[in-house]
Amino acid sequence: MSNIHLEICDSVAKLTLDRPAKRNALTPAMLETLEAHLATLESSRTVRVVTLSGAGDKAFCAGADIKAWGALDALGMWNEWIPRGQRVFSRLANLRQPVIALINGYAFGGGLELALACDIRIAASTASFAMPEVKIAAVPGWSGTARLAKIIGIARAKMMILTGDPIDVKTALAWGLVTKACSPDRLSNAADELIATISSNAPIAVQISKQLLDAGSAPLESIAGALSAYTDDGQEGVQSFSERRKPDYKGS
Ligand code: COO
Repeated sequence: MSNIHLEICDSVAKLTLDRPAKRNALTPAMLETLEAHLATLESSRTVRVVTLSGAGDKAFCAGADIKAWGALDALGMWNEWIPRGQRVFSRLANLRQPVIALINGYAFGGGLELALACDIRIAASTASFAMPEVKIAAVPGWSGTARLAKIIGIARAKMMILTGDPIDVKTALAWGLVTKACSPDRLSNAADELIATISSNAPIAVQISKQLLDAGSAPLESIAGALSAYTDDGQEGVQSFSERRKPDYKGS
């Protein structure tokens, strides 16, 4: 397995990009490892929250490994490298469980696209965000154009992508690209409270709500409401409310 680690402790799974000497830039082997970890998480009925971090104190992820894709011919880019990243990032975005990106530094190019495939982004004050592909005569390729525009708006996305210039955490917060910022030494604690809160909620209801939000389709809410109410947790939720006690959700 390459430089991406998965640790599962109780209901929390931690994914770590571990190639700090190369600013956690993503190689083909790392994409394969990430996809294998996602398959593990897709089949888990106990994991309730996933976090994604970058090792080291400089970068979350500096994007696709330029030397790796620079060695490919046009067809290799077109039918292997780009579709592989899109497929893996889509599996990440479609995980049932909420994914929290902990951004400790550079989130550039495919690294920002990776963070955009997560549900919630928390950043250290030292983090910066860019889509610098045009500076090396490349273009974003791992669904960042759509996801970035959806999150910060088309005009801001165009400014970021057409200039390739970075934005700081203050701007990222103002634009809704990140939901929380903190000092670098507080980054993992900043997520702890969020992780604890989401983990204590009914996991099926949380996961269905994520799917409803991503589908953006109100008609699905009735089906989702029925499914959620039909679960043991659904009964427990109502029961605990009427008995004025803390619910004990089992994820069933
Ligand atoms: C990066 C950076 C601005 C970080 O700058 P630093 O000054 O902190 O670090 P260095 O530039 O010295 O890079 C350290 C190290 O990582 C160096 O390797 P060595 O020379 O062997 O020591 C860099 O070559 C390597 N590195 C950094 N980023 C990459 C990388 N190797 C391969 N690939 C990448 N991405 O320096 C910087 O600007 N990186 C490029 C950011 C970028 O353009 N990303 C978009 C790539 S295209 C893409 O993502 C497409 C997806 C579909 C972050």
